[in-house]
Amino acid sequence: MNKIQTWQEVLDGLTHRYKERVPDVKGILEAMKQEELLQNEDEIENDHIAFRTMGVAHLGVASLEKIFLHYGYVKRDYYFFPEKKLNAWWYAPPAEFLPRIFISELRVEDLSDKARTIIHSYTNTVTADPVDSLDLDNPAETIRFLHSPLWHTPSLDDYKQLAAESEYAAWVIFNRYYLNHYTLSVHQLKKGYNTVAGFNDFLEKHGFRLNNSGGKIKQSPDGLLIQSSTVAGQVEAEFARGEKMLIPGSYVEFAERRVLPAFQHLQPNEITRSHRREGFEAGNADKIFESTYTAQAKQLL
Ligand code: OOG
Ligand code: NI
Repeated sequence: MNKIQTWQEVLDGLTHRYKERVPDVKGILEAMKQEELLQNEDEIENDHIAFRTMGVAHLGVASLEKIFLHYGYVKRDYYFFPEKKLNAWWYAPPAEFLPRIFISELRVEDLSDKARTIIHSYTNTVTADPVDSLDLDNPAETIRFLHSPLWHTPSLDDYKQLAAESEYAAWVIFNRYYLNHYTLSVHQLKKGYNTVAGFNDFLEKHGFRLNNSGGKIKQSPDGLLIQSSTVAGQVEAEFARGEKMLIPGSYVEFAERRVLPAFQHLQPNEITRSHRREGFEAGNADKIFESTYTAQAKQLL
């Protein structure tokens, strides 16, 4: 098996678990079939997938990215989110048919003493970079790693205290490396549905709730990258000592990448990924992070 095939197997494993945890995925694909937007799920183009991490010794982006660099991804631009205290980077795939990757990490050292102490009480059990001892050419081992706890199950009290200061911190302490979202490319769908505005109307008509932080449509200043996302559904979380609570899980994102001005003379059938807007946009991302925030989850009630 070559590296791309290995990565495809890992990606299938991630997507499989994600579909189980995020019922909206199946719901959206069903609605798309009903509306004759697709016949087969393989026709979906996955624009990118995203992960979240804790920026602490032996973990964080410096650890997690090793997996994707191994499969041939190339690290690209850096983004900084001062209010949310996050760093992020995106990674370009080794082949056009593969999704980009967006990885963010919490700047744990920027949090209060209290939040830092709680986070370290979990992450301190990790004393070496766990990715270094993985056989990344073994897809089953890699999937198992991404779906296994890195630290002990948090207590509900710690979860709540973290959430009060950083909802991102609370999300990672429970959800770890579960896929945070995958992203449907809408620009290749049929007319009326091939813009985020049109696709949002379709989603709302079918009862899906959209993240409305900063407006339901997130657009880059150049006008060429337009995104929206669902509100993360609630998952039943079992905390230490068997305490249970519904908490935000993962969500689904939608992306429209417009053709760059230099290629606007091309015929639709000539247009490939390289002719469209690349990368991400900090202003869009800042609001998309809130898809897992309780202020958005209130829309689900
Ligand atoms: C990532 C939010 C940002 C994008 O495409 O800009 C993002 C997250 O919620 O972890 O997905
Ligand atoms: Ni995204």
